[in-house]
Amino acid sequence: MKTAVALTIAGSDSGGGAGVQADLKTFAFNYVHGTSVITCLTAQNTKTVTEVMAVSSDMVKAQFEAVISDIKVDALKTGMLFNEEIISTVADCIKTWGGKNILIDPVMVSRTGAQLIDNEAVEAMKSLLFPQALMLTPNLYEAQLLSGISITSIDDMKQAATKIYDLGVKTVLIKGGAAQGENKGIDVFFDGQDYTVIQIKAVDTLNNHGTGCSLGAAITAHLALGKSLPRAIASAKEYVTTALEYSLEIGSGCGPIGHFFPMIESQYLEFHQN
Ligand code: PXL
Repeated sequence: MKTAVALTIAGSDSGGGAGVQADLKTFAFNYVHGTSVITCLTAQNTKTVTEVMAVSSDMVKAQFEAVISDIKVDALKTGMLFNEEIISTVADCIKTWGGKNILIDPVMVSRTGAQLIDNEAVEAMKSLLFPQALMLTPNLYEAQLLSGISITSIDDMKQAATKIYDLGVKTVLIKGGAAQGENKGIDVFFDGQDYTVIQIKAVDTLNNHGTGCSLGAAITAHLALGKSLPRAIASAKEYVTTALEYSLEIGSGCGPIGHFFPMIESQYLEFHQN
């Protein structure tokens, strides 16, 4: 039996909700073996990030080469890359991989609106990574930063997607999880020709940490399984929406989504009776 393999190139979240931890859980619960290249460490819980430390670019490269020299990777995604040097290293690595299933999550601005990487790193991402992406998955803040459009409606999301597409990416999925009101949880996909408005339902929970990472990871997993981009997006949106419905009440801040809901009917409930 052939097992599909996905790779995440991203930062560690010690709280286990976002970043590499979210990606690996998402891969596993979408039937794909997960491998990882860790770019930075965050000291983080459900409330706050207290420290961030970059991994050396040599070590980033070494992790990547160890994985791809031995294991056939079917799809990869990038997440938090932290600085210009790591971005440039990752861009070179991806080029040597040569595969097409590349999802770039341009982690630049957090859901709370704080810019996470400096302007040089934003420019490096645009020039070195965007041209290699099969799909770019900005959140609303990142879409605003990249397009220069202030987004308050679905039409604004479409306009922003067009501007981002014009930066030279093959397809764009703007994630609407951070929207308020009736547009909450609506994503817009643009492939250069058609816009697809993707909506299942808005799940009203504070425990949504890692939603964006997990949506991208689930798309990557389904690409690794050989699905087309529209089918991968649909399956991923369904996974993340249900995981939000089963989100976890842990910590005193913003808890993670429930990545393991597929177990909910069986062992999971048995072990979590009270
Ligand atoms: O969702 C963006 C993100 C990516 N990677 C890491 C994170 C976060 C947000 O908290 O912690 C490691």
